Amino acid sequence: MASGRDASLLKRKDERIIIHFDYDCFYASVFEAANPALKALPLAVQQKQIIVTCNYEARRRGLHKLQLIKEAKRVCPDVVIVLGEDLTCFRNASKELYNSIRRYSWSSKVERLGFDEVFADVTDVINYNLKLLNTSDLSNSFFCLSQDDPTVGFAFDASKLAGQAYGRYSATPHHDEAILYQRLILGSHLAFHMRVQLEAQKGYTSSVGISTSKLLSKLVGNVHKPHSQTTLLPPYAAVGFEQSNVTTFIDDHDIGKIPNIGFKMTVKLQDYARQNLVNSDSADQDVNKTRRTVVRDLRKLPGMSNLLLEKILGGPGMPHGVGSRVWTLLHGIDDTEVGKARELPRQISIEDSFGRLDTILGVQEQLVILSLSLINRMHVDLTEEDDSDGEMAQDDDVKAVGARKRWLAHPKTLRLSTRPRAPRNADGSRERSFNRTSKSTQVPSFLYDLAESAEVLADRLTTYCLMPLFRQLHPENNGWELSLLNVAVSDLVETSGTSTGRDISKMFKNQAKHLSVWKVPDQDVPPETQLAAVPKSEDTPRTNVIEPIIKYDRTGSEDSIPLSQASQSSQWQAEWNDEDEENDEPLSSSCPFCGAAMPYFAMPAHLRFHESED
Ligand code: DCP
Ligand code: MG
Repeated sequence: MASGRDASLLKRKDERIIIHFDYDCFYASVFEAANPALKALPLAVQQKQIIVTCNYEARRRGLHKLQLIKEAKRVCPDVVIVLGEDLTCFRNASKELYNSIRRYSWSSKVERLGFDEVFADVTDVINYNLKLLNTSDLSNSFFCLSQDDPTVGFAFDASKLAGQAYGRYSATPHHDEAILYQRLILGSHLAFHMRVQLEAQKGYTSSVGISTSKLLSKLVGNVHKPHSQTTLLPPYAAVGFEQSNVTTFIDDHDIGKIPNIGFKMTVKLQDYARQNLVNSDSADQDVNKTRRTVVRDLRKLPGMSNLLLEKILGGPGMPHGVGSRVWTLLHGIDDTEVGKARELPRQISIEDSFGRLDTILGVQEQLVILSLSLINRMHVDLTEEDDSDGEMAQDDDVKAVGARKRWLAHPKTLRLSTRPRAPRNADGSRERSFNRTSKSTQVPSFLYDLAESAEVLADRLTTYCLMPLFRQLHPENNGWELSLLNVAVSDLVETSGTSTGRDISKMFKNQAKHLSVWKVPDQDVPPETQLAAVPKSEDTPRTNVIEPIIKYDRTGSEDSIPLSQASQSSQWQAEWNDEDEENDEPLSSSCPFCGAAMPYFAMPAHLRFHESED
């Protein structure tokens, strides 16, 4: 690998097909997805005193990324500004979108870059579909998205590219070039389909590049922005004296715009290029000193090679071989693999710290908030679209959409940790304490119900599991003071395959069916089983109770029903548990205020009784 004309450098391995996604004005889109009315308004996302991004309506009105808030308000006085310092919603949206894209790569080679970029290696899907093409009727093709079900996919015209193109395609292509072109056509249609799905189902638009490497797909996606896609056309290698489209494309880029050539390297390369351009062309000296340095300038400098680049860039802190790596990048060559889809997390843990938390009601309130974050995070990290029906959910109904997700893994253990403050010393001072105390129990199976809202589940989790755990940690009603609460789930058990019959969402569908016979009509008072503990109240809401009728012994002592061991079988539970004896959930619970034991469904009314006492 010695000179710029070395043909072996340009010889490529088997070409992969890689799609790069960059979501348009990502942070702003997260707010728009939650509130579509914002789309019509100029919307900007603020961090500190700057706008980190803004939507395209705002950009049309003269706003731009990384603009000072003061300046933005002057240019567009009616700009709507939202705070973007809490990154949770962006992280969640990013993972959700990533999970949607992940399904399209059969090899699971899907990799996130930051929050708003994703690479998908779809070579396997493309090669599969290449074999299915009927070359005598390309216009009426069908793109197969599943190897198991030939009906899952979409119709398309395989004789034409979808979206925009960069470069000129030869009228008389070589065989290899024609094959690559056909594969890129397939890639462009798959990318188009994925973009349409992302927009229709999730409300996000993206700018997409299709090519044969991470480097080229990322760069070519920038050619038509926003809300568009671009495919880099063959030839990817020089044909006779004809330069390849790759070289033409890369040559026009500023050196600093090439991924993996960082800031320090860019400065060194620019300096070298400017210096030597000045020496080589005295007439243009002043222009050369200031003009932007593009790849072509550097690549064509006399004597430029991987060895020379090693001399320019090498030194302390630089990896050996940096010259060769940069040399290949300048030729548009990048063999790095798209990383495999991430492993599941070992645990999900949510916590918050407090200046002073010393009341039961305060704890309960905070546990609901933490539970809600935990449940939302579980949905993002541990579920995926259920593709057993082939496509992403088409349904508007929230519950139906929820039911079309499936769990990738079920955490088995729920843990509550607290960090109590040390008692005050005689002089009023206090030692800092970092010691945590914790208690665990089994994750209750209701938490896996994807058709139920996260808010309802957070309330239930707090009432039936976390508050009783809290009472085990801090049996006294007062006298303690906490500086931290942490709620976590761990011991993840991966769900196998798709339709094994053990899918928890299917269990809940069945559960609803079995329990419908027990459905209790609207009523002002709870069923008789609940009355013993619950006084009649004007406030008792009218609810449809679809809980199984459970016989229980009201013992009056929280010690007598250890939460994590209480179990009871019912038809729907048996269905899930037939192979899993340990999946018992606590079906009764004890009141965190007075300790009275009662079944789940009685607890909300019982707590309202305590509230009415205050
Ligand atoms: N971001 C940030 N700070 C920066 C740059 C970006 O916090 N200095 C955040 C806000 C962006 C997100 O990262 O929404 C993605 O960055 P992009 O550069 O891709 O910008 P956008 O997606 O917002 O806009 P575009 O449509 O140009 O991709
Ligand atoms: Mg973006």
